[in-house]
Amino acid sequence: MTIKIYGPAASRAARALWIVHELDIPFEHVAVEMKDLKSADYLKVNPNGKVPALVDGDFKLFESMAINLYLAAKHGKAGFLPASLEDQALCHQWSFWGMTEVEKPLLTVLIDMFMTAPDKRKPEAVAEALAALPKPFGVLNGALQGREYLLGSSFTVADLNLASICSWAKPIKFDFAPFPDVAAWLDRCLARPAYKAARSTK
Ligand SMILES: N[C@@H](CCC(=O)N[C@@H](CS)C(=O)NCC(=O)O)C(=O)O
Repeated sequence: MTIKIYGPAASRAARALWIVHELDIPFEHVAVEMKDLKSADYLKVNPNGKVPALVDGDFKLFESMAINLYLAAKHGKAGFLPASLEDQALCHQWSFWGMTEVEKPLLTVLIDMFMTAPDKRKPEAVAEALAALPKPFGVLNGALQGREYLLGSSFTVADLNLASICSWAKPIKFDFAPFPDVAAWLDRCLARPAYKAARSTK
């Protein structure tokens, strides 16, 4: 049965859309609108009333990183979810780290810049978020030194998950000058045809 990915491409569903393109998995995209996320029908899919959500036969899953790690384990070609327990743990590490250390400050700036009326903007919150980012990007820059991707020379689910979060640095024009290895890695990841295909989805 074809898997279903719920959520518009201009949401965290973009992450799930990227991975299904990357892995060439047949899928149905249900671009449920944000205004319908609390409908009784959608709450049966994801009781949180949020996107993305995945339905794979009788199996339902929410949380973007969990969805992607599941799809990588189920459909990933050799190495995309690496074989060793340690390398798999690193994929979890970078996925959780992206969500806990990077996502919130980037989203704070993104929402303020593009989704908030000028009179409702909060420059102090934006300044605080921008001040929080150099620490994790410094860590990431160190981890990427001398390597093309997070785990070495191959693109893995760790790169896809973390780059999908870091992609929000692009519209806000975050200054990566102090973090050249992050800048090069992010450009490398976002140049992938599967990312571009996901972005051209509605
Ligand atoms: N941690 C969740 C966050 C999901 C989330 O907040 N998604 C947003 C769209 S990007 C949403 O559905 N917002 C609707 C709402 O909060 O009511 C994940 O990564 O899947």
